[in-house]
Amino acid sequence: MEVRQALRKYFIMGSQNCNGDPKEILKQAANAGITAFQYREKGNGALQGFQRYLLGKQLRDICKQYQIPFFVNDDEELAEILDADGIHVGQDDKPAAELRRRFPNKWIGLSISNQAELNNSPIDSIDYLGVGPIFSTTTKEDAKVAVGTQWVKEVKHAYPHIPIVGIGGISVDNAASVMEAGADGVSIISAITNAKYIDQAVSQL
Ligand code: TZP
Ligand code: MG
Repeated sequence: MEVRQALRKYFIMGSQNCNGDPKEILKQAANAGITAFQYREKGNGALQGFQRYLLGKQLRDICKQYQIPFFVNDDEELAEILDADGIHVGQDDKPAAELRRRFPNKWIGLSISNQAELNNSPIDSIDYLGVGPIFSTTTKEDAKVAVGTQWVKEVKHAYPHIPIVGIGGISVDNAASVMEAGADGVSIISAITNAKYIDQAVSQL
């Protein structure tokens, strides 16, 4: 699979985002057609240690069963033990060029929120850019200021060949505007984890 295809409906979550069982939520989303999943066990109430690993392994197994690419947020050791297809990092994490040396065969995603970050990004070492927050979000406690779909256009213009996924405040109602701005896909936490009917939310996306 090409990374661009994987980005199309990219579901992200950890146990801290779920009211019910994360495994059931992932299964429902997988059944409904998500194209990638990122295990992001982070923030208030996130699991640690063995529990963190165990849930990751269970979610990884579900992704295998549904043939959905599995990404791990930040955690290199976890990405390695879980044999993740990819790893996603932010600006404050391990530099992408170093990650590339450690993981020559994994997809590497990097978050960028503004022009300075874009200018300083090792574009040659990564497979896709996570661009946002596009809209305001309460899911990430330390989210940067919302940048709007214009930011997607600017990144696309600067790097037409690099796959882009939008993130932050994306919902059934505004996802199309992110795609129209030039994104290859949308990444979503709460519009799926908080949906009354996950299957409907995923198919409407
Ligand atoms: N990075 C930028 S915004 C965000 C992350 C992880 C949270 C996205 O969550 P939601 O619920 O889809 O707005
Ligand atoms: Mg990070």
